[in-house]
Parts: sequence; structure tokens; C-alpha cells
Amino acid sequence: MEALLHPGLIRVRDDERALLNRLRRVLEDAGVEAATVASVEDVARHLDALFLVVVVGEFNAGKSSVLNALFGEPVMEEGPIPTTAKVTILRYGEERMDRQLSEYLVERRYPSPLLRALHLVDTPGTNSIIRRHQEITEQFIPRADLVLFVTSYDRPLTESERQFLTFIREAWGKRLVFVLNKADLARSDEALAQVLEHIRSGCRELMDLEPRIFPVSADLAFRAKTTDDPARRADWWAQSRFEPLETFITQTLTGPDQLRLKLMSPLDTAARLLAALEARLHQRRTALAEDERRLAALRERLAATRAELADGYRRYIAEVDTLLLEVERRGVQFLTDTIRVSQIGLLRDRDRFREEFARQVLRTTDHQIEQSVTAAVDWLLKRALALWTQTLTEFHEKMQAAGGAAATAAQAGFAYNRQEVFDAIMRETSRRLQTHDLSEEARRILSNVQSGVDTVQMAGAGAAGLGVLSGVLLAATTLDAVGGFGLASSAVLAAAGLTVLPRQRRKAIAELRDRIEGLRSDVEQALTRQFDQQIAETLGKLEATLEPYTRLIERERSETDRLEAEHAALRQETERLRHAVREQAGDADDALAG
Ligand SMILES: Nc1nc2c(ncn2[C@@H]2O[C@H](COP(=O)(O)OP(=O)(O)OP(=O)(O)O)[C@@H](O)[C@H]2O)c(=O)[nH]1
Ligand SMILES: [Mg+2]
Repeated sequence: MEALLHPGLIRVRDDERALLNRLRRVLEDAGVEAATVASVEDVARHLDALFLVVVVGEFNAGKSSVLNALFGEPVMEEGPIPTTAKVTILRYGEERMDRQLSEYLVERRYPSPLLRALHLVDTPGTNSIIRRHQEITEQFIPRADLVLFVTSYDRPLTESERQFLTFIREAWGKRLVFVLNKADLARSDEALAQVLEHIRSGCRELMDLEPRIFPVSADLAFRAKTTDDPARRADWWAQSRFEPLETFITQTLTGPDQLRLKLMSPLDTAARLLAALEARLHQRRTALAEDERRLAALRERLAATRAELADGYRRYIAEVDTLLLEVERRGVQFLTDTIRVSQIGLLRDRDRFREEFARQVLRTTDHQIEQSVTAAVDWLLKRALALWTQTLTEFHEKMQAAGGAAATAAQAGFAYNRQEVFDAIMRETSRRLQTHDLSEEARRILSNVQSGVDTVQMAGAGAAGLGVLSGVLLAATTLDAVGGFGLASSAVLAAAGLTVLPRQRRKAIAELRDRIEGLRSDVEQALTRQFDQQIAETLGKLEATLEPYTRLIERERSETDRLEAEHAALRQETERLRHAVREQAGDADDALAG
């Protein structure tokens, strides 16, 4: 083989080796079955081995008999029951000798000059009840440079043969030649022609291939070669039709065509595997697009959740508003009752007035507001978590369902990661939301509300020791009234009481109403702002838990991009090498065109 290769072809062969190694890696990365990956490695390893013809066919078709006829000697055992139980590689040797290479592989040395030019492999029958036979034969197909497909006249192209042909051609892109054995069983030339046409149309239909078929009788050929009777020998040899097959094997396959076939065979295989890989990558791309679409839908759902939560908050704002209205009602009552001559002592004692106001009007409003806000935050977190869990679970279920329907080996790795990521997201979600300190959250909101309320109303509100909102409330409701009365002397008040006090009362009540109205709208606005912010933060945290998923999709996308680019490059390289082989090793033999 080496002797036949000029430097240009040696380079082609080295490039083929590099191509196969790259192909092996890409198949591995794309999650193709290990057996296929191993076979590609096998093909690369045997690039500079001797030309390999693998003889396949159903048991009893006459594979071993054809080889015996070729050698003119009983090299292989033959018989009417499943006979060949091991793949047997026939190699040249000075004397006949067997060596067991592995459980199902035997090397048989044989002193035939033909075996110096090529190796022949006899295989167990593919449809025998011994299933293992089929498997070991299949494992040998990737390595073949040419497949000799033996079928027999009495059962040409059976269903199992069709399946096996598909495997040889579709999965591995091997070139093949048919041997129609037991032609001696044909009663007439017409009958034989019919069978040949049956095989031809089967091949056209099955693989769009115009097959080369050698109809032979291995039995007659063997007898012709081994008889001592010269007259019968010529007769049997002619009847056996074996000569064209013998010429094909001993001359075509050992001549220049051998080199071309040898160099073309790995490229045929690479092309088939690349086609299969393309389909796989396409599936992967589709699954990825689906996941991306679902992720976008999930984000949309999150936006809808935002609206729902904002809506739910109104209830708590209304609760706070009611509390303030009650303050107003009690305040009016308080002012009505206290701005009177009979209460002149209280009116003149600024501190006591404020104390009474706090006791009778404010009461525990401050605390109640705090409770409302705490309840609001609590509700938000629970609701957000519930909505989130529901959304994520639905999302995940859809992904699982999709994964189940399109459960291909291509996506196995991807689907598994999805499950892992989903579990991590759920764990992270509850962890993040459980670490919230509710009362702390409520206090933060309230103090923000306080600073959001009109500062003019805050003037002089030295409400140390009171609750968060007390200062605001006090400032908003009492300061001016108390301040105003505080300035008046008791004499003036006593004298003017009758006429001044009712006016002052009306004025103080109107002012209180005014102030509380202002306060209500300020508080409502500030709470709305705070709650919106709280929603945004909570949802932001939830959305952030999606990040591993986003990353997974990104990784998957970039890996698919990479595999596709590599696929395209390998395809181009395969074509380039095909062209180089054609250029440098002669024109294609039409009958063996791939
Ligand atoms: N009539 C006829 N019988 C043949 C011919 N060639 C082989 N046979 C018979 O067919 C049977 C099977 O032949 P084998 O060569 O053992 O078939 P095989 O395909 O190697 O079978 P396995 O090793 O079991 O897969 C034997 O009994 C042969 O004698 C032929 O040309 N004509
Ligand atoms: Mg056999």
C-alpha cells in the first residue's frame, strides 16, 4: 500500500486521519453513542492497513463457500446450519494458522498470493437466531473498504437483508458489491434475470443505488477448481459464472481502483456521519429555540405577577387610610371638646395638651399602621413566592414534557442539566425569601414613608420615643393649634373666650382636616412608592434565581454554534479530500460510485 502512494496521496491520507480525529471529537461532544465514536477511531487507526473486503450476508447464503471457491480450497468451514461463528480475518501467511484475537475475532493465516494484496473477512450470518452474530458483524462494517454482500438465489433480498443494507449504506456510507450465490438453483436464464432485476429494483428503491451484482454458483466454482476431470472442470467453471467475480476481486480490487477505494472509503463514512450529525444538531437547535421561547414566556409571566402584586397592595394602603380617617374623626372630637373656656388650663399647658392629644387621638394608630405594613410585606413575599413556584413548576413541566417527546440521545445531557438547574433555582428561591426579616422590612418602609411626607408638616416634631409615624402625626395635627393657644395669655383668653374660642375651634378643626387630608395623600403616595419598590426588589431577586438557567441556555447555544461551525468545516474538508482523491488517484469507477 505504502509503495503505491506518492507524496500527494500520503498527504491526503494524513489529512484524512486528522479529519477522522476531529470528527471523532465532534461526535463525542455532540453526545453520539460511544460505539459509533469508537468505530470512527477504529477507521482512523486502520487508514494505512491493507485493503479490507468484508463479506457479509445472511447465514447459509454461502459467504464461506464463495471464499472457498475463490481460493479453490476449503479455507472456511461451510454448512447448512449457522456455521461461521466468529469474524475471521484472512491474512497472508506462509502456512495455514489460526490465532484468536478476541472472543469473536479470529485471524486466519493462509498462503494465498491474493492475501498479500488485500485482507478478506468472513463474518457470521446476520439473520441467524444467534443475535450476537449480527452484532459482531455490524461492528466490523465501519472498517471495511468494500463490502461484498452475499445473498442467495433462493431468498434474494429478504427484509432483514434490506435492514442490514440500510445500516451499511446509510449509517456508514460503505460501497458494496452484490454476489447472488446459488445461481445453479435457477431453472432458466429468465428466472435468474428476474431475480437480478428484483435485487436491482430493491436497491434503487432502498438506497437509490444501481448495484453491481455477480450471479455465481460458489458450489460449481469450487467443484470446478477441485475436480480432477478436465472436461467437467471447464463445464462447471462456465456454469458457475464465477470468473467475473474472481477477476473483479483479484484484479480490479488489487489494481489502481484499490487505492482510490481505500482513500475514498473513510471519506464516504465521514460524509455519512456528518449527515447524521447535521440532523442531530438540527434537533438540538430546535430544542434550544423552544427553551429560549419558554424562558421569554416565563419573563412575561413575571411582568404579569408584578401587576397582580401591585393590585393586592391597595388593600393595605386602604387599611392605613382608614386608620388616618379615624385619627381625623377623633381629632375633631378632641378639638371640639377641648377648645372651650372650661378647658382653659389644658389649652395653656402646651405639654399636657400634646400628651392628651396623643392619648385620646393618636392612641395606638402608629402601631396599627406598622402592623398593616408588616402584613403587607408578609403578604407580598408569600404571594410572590407562591406565584413564582407555580410559574416555575409549570415551566419545568412543559420542558420535561418536551424533553420526553423528543427524548433523543442528542438532548440527554441537556435535559439532565435542566433538571439540575431547576432544582437549584427552587432551593435558592426559598432560601432568599426566607431570609427576610419582616418587621425590619416594615420599619424600613415606614421610615422611608416618613421621609416622604411633606417636611413642612414635620417642623418641630420632636417625637423621640414615639413610634415611627407618631412624630409625623403629631406634627401634622397639633403644632399650630397648640402653638397658637400657647401664645395667648390667660387674661386675654378669659376675656375674649366667648367670642374668640368658637372661631379658633372652627379654624383648628378645619386646619386639622386639611392637614390630615394632606397627610393621607402623602402617606398613600409614599406607601405606593415603597411597595412598588418592594415588589421590584422581590421580583428582581426571583428573576435573578433564573440566572443559572439563562447561563445553561447560553452555554448550550454557544456549544451548538461551535459544533455547527465544526460540522461545516469538516464537511468542507471531506469534500476537499474527495476531490483530491479523484484528482490524484484516477476517475471514479461508476459501478462503485458512492
Ligand atoms: N446449491 C448451492 N448451494 C450452495 C452454494 N454455495 C453454498 N451452498 C450451500 O449453502 C450452505 C451454506 O453455505 P456457507 O458457505 O456455510 O454459508 P455461510 O453464508 O457462510 O453461512 P454462515 O457461516 O452460517 O453464515 C452450505 O450447505 C453450502 O453447501 C451454491 O452455489 N449452490
Ligand atoms: Mg460461513
